[in-house]
Amino acid sequence: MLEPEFEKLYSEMEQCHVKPLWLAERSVNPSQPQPKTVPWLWKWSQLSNFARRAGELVTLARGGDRRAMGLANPGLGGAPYATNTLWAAVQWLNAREVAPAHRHTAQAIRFMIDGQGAYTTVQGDKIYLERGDFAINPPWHWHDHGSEGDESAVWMDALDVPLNNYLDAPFFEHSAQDVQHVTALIDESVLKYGIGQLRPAWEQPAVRYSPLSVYKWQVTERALNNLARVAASPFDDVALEYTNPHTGRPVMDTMTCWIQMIRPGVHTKAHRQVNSAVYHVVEGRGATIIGGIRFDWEQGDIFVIPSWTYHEHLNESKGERAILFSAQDTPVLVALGKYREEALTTSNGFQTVKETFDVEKALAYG
Ligand code: GTQ
Ligand code: FE2
Repeated sequence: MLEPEFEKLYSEMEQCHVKPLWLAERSVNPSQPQPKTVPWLWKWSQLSNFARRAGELVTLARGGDRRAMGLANPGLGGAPYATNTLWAAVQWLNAREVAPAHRHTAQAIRFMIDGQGAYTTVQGDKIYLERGDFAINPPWHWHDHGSEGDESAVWMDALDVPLNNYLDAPFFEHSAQDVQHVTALIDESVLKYGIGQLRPAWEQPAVRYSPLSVYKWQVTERALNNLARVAASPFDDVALEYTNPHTGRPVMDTMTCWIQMIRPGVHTKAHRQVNSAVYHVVEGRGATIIGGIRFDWEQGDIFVIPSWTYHEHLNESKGERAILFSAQDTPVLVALGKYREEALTTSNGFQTVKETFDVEKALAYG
């Protein structure tokens, strides 16, 4: 029982919207991150099924500008966000369909999963996307997508939407023209900047975001194979970060993207970082143990690693490589002086597996 004077003080404070720190200490100053984002995995068998059916049922006019299906992390109270800072979605385009031009201050990346003849035009620069291509869409750049071939197209989007909205910074605009006038040669940025160590001498270096609009799979795969011959990280195996060729830094201010190969037989050690990440399985099968839960994955699956949560990757195959693409919010944490990382030091650096993630069971228990 509180003494009457205390009660009076607290209730007057409450009425005046004043909160004493000593009653809110744990939530104001937690001793370490307490992410609401939970580790989760979405199966490609389900995602691709939804995408195909949405392609049949939902017209782009009815579904809005984009037929993008957001991955809603169950820890985030129904918000359509994959992590606290990242929106991630599977986007589907039917053959000969156009997703009309718009622009927003949210920054976006795309990773092409399947389909031939699809393009995205970013601020007049038209790029055809092939499987494994990684494309960037800097803030406030007009973009429209389309599919010119007889095939549908599907890719993964990641945007900094939750962060942008949290910061009260979102702006969005539709274009009067559905399809932008193309002002550059096809793949012009690849021709100008694609050989990263040489750049047009008379131009100022691009600092805010990469001048390269698309990172082609062929180049990416060659870099992975080359690195695999000489070096690997104990935590991430053969891991490469896509960089802005002018600065060597992440491709955009709020997101960085990685491509990594987990070689056959590799079981990496566990570490954790102050960041959050969305992973997409480009190829192969394997597992990631996240916060003591084993997530088995195969081609197309998408999974999430929350902040400050130990994770380690396994490829138990005898001969097949596994390839993971990821989008991470790390540059935000680094820029603000909040980034930390730590290796697990117990059990030789491996976690104890408490359970295996089973999506049916997880859904049943909510
Ligand atoms: O393709 O322009 O997944 O604006 C979410 C918002 C995709 C896009 C998303 C978008 C887009
Ligand atoms: Fe967009």
